[in-house]
Amino acid sequence: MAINFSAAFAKNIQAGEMRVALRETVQALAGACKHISQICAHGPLEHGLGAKTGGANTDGDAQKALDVRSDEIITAALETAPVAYYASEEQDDIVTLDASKPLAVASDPLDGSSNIDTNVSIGTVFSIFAAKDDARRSFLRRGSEQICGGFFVYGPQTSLVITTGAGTQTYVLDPGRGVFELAIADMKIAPASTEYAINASNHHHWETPIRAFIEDCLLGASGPLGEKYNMRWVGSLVADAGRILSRGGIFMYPGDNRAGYRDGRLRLLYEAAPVAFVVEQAGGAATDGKGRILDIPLASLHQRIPLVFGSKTPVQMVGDYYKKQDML
Ligand code: FDP
Repeated sequence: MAINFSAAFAKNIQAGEMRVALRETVQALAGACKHISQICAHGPLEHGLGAKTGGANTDGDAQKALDVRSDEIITAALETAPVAYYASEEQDDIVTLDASKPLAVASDPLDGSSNIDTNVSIGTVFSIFAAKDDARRSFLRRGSEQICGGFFVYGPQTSLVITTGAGTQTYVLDPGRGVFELAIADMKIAPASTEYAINASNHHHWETPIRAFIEDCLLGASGPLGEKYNMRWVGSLVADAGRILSRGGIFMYPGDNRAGYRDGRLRLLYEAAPVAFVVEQAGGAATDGKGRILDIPLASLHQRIPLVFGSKTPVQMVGDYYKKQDML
């Protein structure tokens, strides 16, 4: 057993084959991610975790050794679970494991690859759907159809933030026993916050509404927002999401005018959608600036999407900047 489920886990999913399959699959993912966290904990003693393999993922990002190893560990774990299809950031196409099984899993096996060598939190993001009779149709759908989503963080603690659509829970790995135990039964994001997360080095490339919002934040108490704003940017989506879930804030990775960044950097299926699911279930909001992330139908497997999520009030404020621009 890799995770000691709370009695409430997946209670919103009708008892039967689907609930059993989901629990088995999350157990398999927890086992795999415990293994990945052990590798991360060795850091440079493992030799070359952050070394480029010479390959690139579907998006052209250079693959690191730990990206590939994490993908292999997760694939092997899912082979033992009731999973029909696996879609990974590290693989061009969907992997069919056993088409007769009931679930489809999407994952970014190692999120925050550029932080691998820096002893900064990184993680694994995942999304689970009921499989359809066709591999592509199992994933080309709205995030609102997820039956489970979440992410593991490999940091000072190894944690799992997860939802099945009935609130968001956090589990923390007890390293002595090697078991994830429930730490927070019902996470809630502060509704308002004056802390933002964005890669500010892209300022001159951003869409106008995001630039206007950040410029107003920088004006602080004497500007139109009337408050001093603080900034935090880890540069690993999972770590920034974990902080925002804990103490509020807003994360933005907007579209920008660099080549290939029209829709931002993050992928809808295995980054934005599962993060949006846990954030909404914790009382926050997640949009592409204009509409709800979970309502956006996936058009292609590795599709990118601008991502704005966190405390409800600042996410709505950013939405208002987009509306203002549309009225010009
Ligand atoms: P990384 O490339 O290091 O894997 O999705 C990938 C991601 O990191 C996110 O974890 C992170 O939020 C973002 O990209 C960082 O992008 P920038 O390097 O442009 O800041």
